[in-house]
Amino acid sequence: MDTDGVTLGLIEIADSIKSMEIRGAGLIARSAAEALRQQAQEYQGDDLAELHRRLEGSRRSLISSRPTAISLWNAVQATLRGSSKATETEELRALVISNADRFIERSSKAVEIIGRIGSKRLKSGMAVLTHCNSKAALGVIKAAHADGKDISVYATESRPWRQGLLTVRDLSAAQIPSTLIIDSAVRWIMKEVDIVLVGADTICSNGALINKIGTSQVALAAEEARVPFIVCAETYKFSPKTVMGELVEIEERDAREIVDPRELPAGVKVRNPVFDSTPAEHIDSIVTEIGVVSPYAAYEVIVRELGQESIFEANEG
Ligand code: RI2
Repeated sequence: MDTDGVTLGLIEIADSIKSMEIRGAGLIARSAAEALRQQAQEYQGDDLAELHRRLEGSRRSLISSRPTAISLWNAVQATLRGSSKATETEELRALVISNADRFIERSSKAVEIIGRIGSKRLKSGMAVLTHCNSKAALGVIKAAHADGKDISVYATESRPWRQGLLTVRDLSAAQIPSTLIIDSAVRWIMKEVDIVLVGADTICSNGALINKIGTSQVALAAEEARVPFIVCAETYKFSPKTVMGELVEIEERDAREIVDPRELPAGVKVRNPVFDSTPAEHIDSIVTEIGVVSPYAAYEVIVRELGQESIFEANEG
């Protein structure tokens, strides 16, 4: 137990999100909701202020574990929504548990619905290119395959974490033919690609997509080759914070993820930004669980699906 009353279990989850043992914008969101749920469930006392203190400590550790994916913030807000009004410990505990359950269920269902909707864009014989490892994008490919469509996939390696290996393993387990390429081969291969499907860490109110580093280069190569560039994203990947003018913080990770410093001459710097921004103008459409939307409808998705209250909360920090 640390000074904020946060349990070891929660610290472990926050650390696993930070170290990327738990990764993928959707999964980190569901894991954060589950961690808060456990925190509420494990507190056996009847001191309301103490449970509030524990939840607030948990909220802060989870939110600070990774800065870029808004899914994490949206999950934490949704799980704790209404908690300040609880007047009894049991009421607070029950509220957090039911909020967490609802978020996790909706989130998993959203990935399934996106698969069904997005698969309509895929026809037999198509070659899809995907970047990194997105459950939402893979869900679309798998749904099309399950419908009997003959789909093949180019998966980028996605340096430095090489999530492309997870993607080809996942596809291979589903018996979907895939080809792994290095990130710099995207423009060369694009002439053989029919459609690009990527996931999202955050979608800004102006429709810009924040996703794995290199996504914007994939989008430019797709645009040049007239290949549709489609984003697969649950509505909790949209950011109420950006409505209030906040810029998305792009996480920069340890340089040692890229290169062993001993291999470098003295004085050479290394930077490791792990996400980038693709402006709305390069995005054809976004497949969400409420349907296919234009990136320019991002503000409306935020207001309709996340609610005006999420925008007020975003203003509070
Ligand atoms: P799903 C990942 O981030 C990738 O950027 C991926 O496109 C995005 O999350 C969405 O993934 P990271 O955790 O939620 O690998 O669609 O840095 O699974």
